[in-house]
Amino acid sequence: MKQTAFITGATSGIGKATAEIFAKNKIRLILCGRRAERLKELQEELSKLTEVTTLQFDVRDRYDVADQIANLPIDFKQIDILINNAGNAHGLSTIQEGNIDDWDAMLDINVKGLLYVSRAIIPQMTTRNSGFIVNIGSIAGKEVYPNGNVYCASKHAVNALNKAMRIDLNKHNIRVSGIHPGAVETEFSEVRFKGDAQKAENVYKGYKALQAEDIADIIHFVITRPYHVNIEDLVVYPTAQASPTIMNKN
Ligand code: NDP
Ligand code: 8X3
Repeated sequence: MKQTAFITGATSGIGKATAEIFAKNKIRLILCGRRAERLKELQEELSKLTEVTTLQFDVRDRYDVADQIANLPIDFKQIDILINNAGNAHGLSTIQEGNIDDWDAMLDINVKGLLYVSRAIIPQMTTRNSGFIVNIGSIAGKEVYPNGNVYCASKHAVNALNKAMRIDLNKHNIRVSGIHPGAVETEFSEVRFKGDAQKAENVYKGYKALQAEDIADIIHFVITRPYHVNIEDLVVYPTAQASPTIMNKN
């Protein structure tokens, strides 16, 4: 039977690549993000392969999130797979110099946004006693690195919520997997450095970073294991990276 996936942060990077591989594999798609134009383009493109609908919302708006999910078109109401991917780092600075608006953004988007989306979707999974949730964490949720402070805290929270979901949803046969990438070459660094293209480019210079498609491929692998197999947690680095701070650059 055809499955339906709900992907947050589908307008770019890992979320977009996941939408593309899911579409190729005929998974029906609900694609979310704030950038309407990108959602429209993606819908036009991927509709050639599968059924696609889009939701434009900011994950920080709990009422809009709940309302739009409650009002999905009939063919998209049953969500089998939730990919909690929307998120970013905002800034990179010491705790004593941190920008409080950046802190709010990271905690509101990466943690509370993930919760709002999950809370709106999980009850239909528990009622059906089936479902799959993939939470995109980060190596920043496994280790803390200099100047990463609040981003690392937000991803440690995602790591904790991933475990919490697995425990609370266990009796409902819902699989929960966490994927924790190292450096992936996406718009991530552009956002972190507030559009400073040079700084963003430097993050991915001198080695081969992970590509969004690498992570999407892994997500697809995770969700296509036999029903009795739940990959709990995956940490994925580029070969050149040994830890958040150890990078073998040319
Ligand atoms: P991108 O910046 O390329 O994509 C981020 C996505 O999140 C976009 O689609 C963006 O859509 C969406 N998003 C951001 N803020 C909001 C918001 N307030 N409401 C709704 N959607 C939002 O980065 P990546 O693809 O790299 O990041 C995806 C996930 O992977 C994130 O959770 C990130 O923390 C994680 N990650 C990334 C790594 C990397 O090195 N790139 C490594 C480890 C983890 P829009 O702007 O249209 O709303
Ligand atoms: C993104 C990877 O190392 O910039 O989560 O935190 S890192």
